[in-house]
Amino acid sequence: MSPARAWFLAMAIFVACYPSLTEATTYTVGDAFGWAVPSNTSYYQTWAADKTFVVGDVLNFTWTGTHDVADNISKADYDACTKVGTVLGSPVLIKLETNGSQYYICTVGPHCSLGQKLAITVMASTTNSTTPSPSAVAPSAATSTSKSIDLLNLAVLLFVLFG
Ligand SMILES: *[C@@H]1O[C@H](CO)[C@@H](O)[C@H](O)[C@H]1NC(C)=O
Ligand SMILES: *[C@@H]1O[C@H](CO)[C@@H](O)[C@H](O)[C@H]1NC(C)=O
Ligand SMILES: *[C@@H]1O[C@H](CO)[C@@H](O)[C@H](O)[C@H]1NC(C)=O
Ligand SMILES: *[C@@H]1O[C@H](CO)[C@@H](O)[C@H](O)[C@H]1NC(C)=O
Ligand SMILES: *[C@@H]1O[C@H](CO)[C@@H](O)[C@H](O)[C@H]1NC(C)=O
Ligand SMILES: [Cu+2]
Repeated sequence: MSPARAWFLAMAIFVACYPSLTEATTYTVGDAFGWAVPSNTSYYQTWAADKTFVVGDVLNFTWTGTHDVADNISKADYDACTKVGTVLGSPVLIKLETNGSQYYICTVGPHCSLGQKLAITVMASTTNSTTPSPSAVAPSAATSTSKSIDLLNLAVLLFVLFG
């Protein structure tokens, strides 16, 4: 394979893979533990600490038993566990629409003060490609459809290069 062909192949693979880098992620809050009263008050901050939330991602709050999720609360109400906000019942899928800080608490009994509370920072975007591509222009529009189109492009490129 010539260096030029190798370069084109590398670019084709990058373009084909690009949408998967920008696809929205759905996070199940607490993973297998779910949304419940945790063993310590930093449980959900520990859960969130290694994750980067981006506009378009979805939080999946799922639980059994008696809990809820209050959305759209302030940091002050999060800190004080004030029972305000829009209270939602399970299962709750919250799409992160705006960047900045978001706070969620359970308003049942003393659950919030026992640690059933989550604070996250939502980033505007993690990717900022210098390569013009449809998914770079509209990252939130990256869907399985555009991915199939890119895979089709890759197939065509491979055919042109090696066919
Ligand atoms: C809280 O619990 C989680 C999960 O068991 C653990 O990873 C974390 O270290 C705990 N934090 C503290 C401060 O005990
Ligand atoms: C939300 O999480 C629950 C528990 O893991 C899972 O059963 C459910 O399919 C998830 N829903 C979505 C839309 O991801
Ligand atoms: C939270 O606030 C945003 C912006 O005002 C709004 O679009 C969204 O519907 C609210 N969510 C709930 C659950 O009320
Ligand atoms: C949201 O993102 C925009 C554009 O990157 C930035 O100007 C703004 O300061 C951010 N807002 C917050 C609350 O982080
Ligand atoms: C993305 O790249 C453009 C062009 O280089 C730049 O103007 C813009 O500030 C960048 N945005 C972010 C969020 O880094
Ligand atoms: Cu609760």
